Amino acid sequence: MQNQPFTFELPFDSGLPTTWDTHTTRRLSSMKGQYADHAAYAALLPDDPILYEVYEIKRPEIEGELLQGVTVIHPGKVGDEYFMTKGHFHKVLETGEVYLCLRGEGMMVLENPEGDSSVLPFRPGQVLYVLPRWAHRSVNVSTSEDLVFFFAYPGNAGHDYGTIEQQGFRKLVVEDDGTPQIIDNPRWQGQKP
Ligand code: M6P
Ligand code: ZN
Repeated sequence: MQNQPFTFELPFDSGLPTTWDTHTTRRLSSMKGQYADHAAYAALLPDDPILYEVYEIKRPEIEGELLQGVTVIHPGKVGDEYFMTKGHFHKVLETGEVYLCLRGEGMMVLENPEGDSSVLPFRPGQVLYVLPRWAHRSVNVSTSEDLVFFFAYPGNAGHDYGTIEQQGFRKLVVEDDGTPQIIDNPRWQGQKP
């Protein structure tokens, strides 16, 4: 781990950092129950494709530090729903996060425990600010290109995956006639505030 201020490159052509400390791959099997079309999920499971990869710079997970890295979501669909991240609240709910889209075409699905939800388009050159209290999931709405973005969030934030695993997001992004559409999640299992 660096103990001096440092730089690293994010070349705009690839979007991939030139250095990183950890590389995590997430496969379809880690998304059980998240895709609305359970039959399509089951049909793809034997191949267990990699949905996305996260490259991170290691820093202490403490207040004052920032954790940063790049996520690459590959193109693909499960039924009508695009490849997407698991999504999470932060364990420290009052934590924001900044994203910068580098390549591709995406959408960010957001919601807070108060019942507000938002779905924002996410294009190269756009910065997206996730407010404290808002769960977030990134969706690659291209079926041919990777979605690549940089992120940074406070070191002590942590991830709460359990809430989303159990209740899902209120909104889904699905392909309809070749274009992304936002629909209500018929299986959303949260409690209305
Ligand atoms: C973003 C950041 C990371 C996160 C990654 C994958 O790049 O929010 O902290 O790990 O997306 O998303 P998830 O953790 O929900 O699988
Ligand atoms: Zn986050």
